[in-house]
Amino acid sequence: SARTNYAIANWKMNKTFSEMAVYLQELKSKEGVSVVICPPSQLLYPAGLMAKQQGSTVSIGAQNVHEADKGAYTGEVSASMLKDIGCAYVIIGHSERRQYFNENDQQVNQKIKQAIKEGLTPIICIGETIEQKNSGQTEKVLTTQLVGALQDIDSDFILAYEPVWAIGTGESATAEQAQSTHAYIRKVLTALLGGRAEGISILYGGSVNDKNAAEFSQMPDIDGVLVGGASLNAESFEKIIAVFA
Ligand code: G2H
Repeated sequence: SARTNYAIANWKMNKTFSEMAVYLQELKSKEGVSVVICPPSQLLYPAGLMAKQQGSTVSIGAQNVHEADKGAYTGEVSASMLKDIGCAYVIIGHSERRQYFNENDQQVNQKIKQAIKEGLTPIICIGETIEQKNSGQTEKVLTTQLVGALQDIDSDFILAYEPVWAIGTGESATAEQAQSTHAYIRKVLTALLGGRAEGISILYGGSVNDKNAAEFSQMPDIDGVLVGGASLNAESFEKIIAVFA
């Protein structure tokens, strides 16, 4: 498709400074696919610096952001701070944030607005749980999450569909399952945004690895992947990148 393909690494709460440095040395970027590394926050600045020094085209993204401009929010990091140290992207509304930190759709919407205001591209995550899937609520849940997240948003963003039951479980959705859900998501996006929906990259996430990535890449509505576990190893992530190039 004419849409940009992305391979995005979500390291979650993993890697030290020296592990990051070795990884970036090993990882080669590729033409035709936008590669984003999302390390834990203490590595955002050095990772960006090193990537730049190596002449790499890899971009850096944060895993979370606070919705306020600045102030008395102990432990939090603002969008302008992320922008200031060279971040270009930020993951918002990951299911682990929703689950362990009680983030709701309204907060996700505020974080998206804040990111856009400061010039960061949000990577918005949505997805249903196994209970919701088994009770036939997948479409309803995704629609609610999309409508909530995209309230008054008219700038570009990246969307990631991550079925919660496929995250870190080793049990990914099949490429066909993911494609049909992505097509549904694009239908909702079209209802919300009109023709602009055609240009929005929708990524699949949930137990993607260097073996199953190729199947996802064949699908017309899958414009890349958001990878957790398999992105921690430079060699496997490089294989995944190559698939989307
Ligand atoms: C889903 C994904 C990355 P994993 O959370 O966002 O993680 O690939 O380990 O399932």
